Amino acid sequence: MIKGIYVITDPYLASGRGHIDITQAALCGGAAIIQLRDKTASDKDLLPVAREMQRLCKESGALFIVNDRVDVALLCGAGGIHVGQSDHPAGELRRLFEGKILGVSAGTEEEAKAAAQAGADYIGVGPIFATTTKKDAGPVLCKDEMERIKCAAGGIPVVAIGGITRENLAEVAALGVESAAVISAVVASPNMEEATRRLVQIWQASN
Ligand code: 3NM
Repeated sequence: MIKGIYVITDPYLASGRGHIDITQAALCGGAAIIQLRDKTASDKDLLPVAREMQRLCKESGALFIVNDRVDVALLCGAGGIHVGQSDHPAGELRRLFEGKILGVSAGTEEEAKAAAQAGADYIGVGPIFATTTKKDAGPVLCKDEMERIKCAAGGIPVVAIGGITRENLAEVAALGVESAAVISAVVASPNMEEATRRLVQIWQASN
């Protein structure tokens, strides 16, 4: 279920295009997973958007994940939730999201091990390349660190994130991760559908 190109809809870099525009384009381009990420919208504004994103993903057979906003994820019937290290503990969310996908960001071996033990379905690991999209993303992980974090996760799928572009995507695939997550490579592109399609083609050719 966690496999392929994972597009995160952060409207900040999208030149006025919204979550739904990004979702439609990414799904048409072949994205396997879509994540709603919005740090500023009100719950009231976000819920109808999340419901529509869930509907579009279901129609396309893609997985829909909500970042951070537990209430929105539950109310829209999302396929899962993704949380960071300062959000609600993974163990608590595991019970709340029984039967759904739980993703946890992990930047160290300890975090990866803890996420796996708490029952996470995948870990998000990054940044694997330099990124300006997330200001507090931390230092770029070297290949060895990535490998150690992957081992610590004990076999649960790994989603690589941070600075992934069509130029370095084959390198990401060579790390043996299950999925590659992108924001700017799709959202900052004038043609988001074509940008996604190119990533999907490269990913398929490299796996
Ligand atoms: N998390 P882009 S890096 C949301 O390292 C996020 O955990 C990261 O955006 C992490 O594809 C990141 O534009 C931003 O680099 C990814």
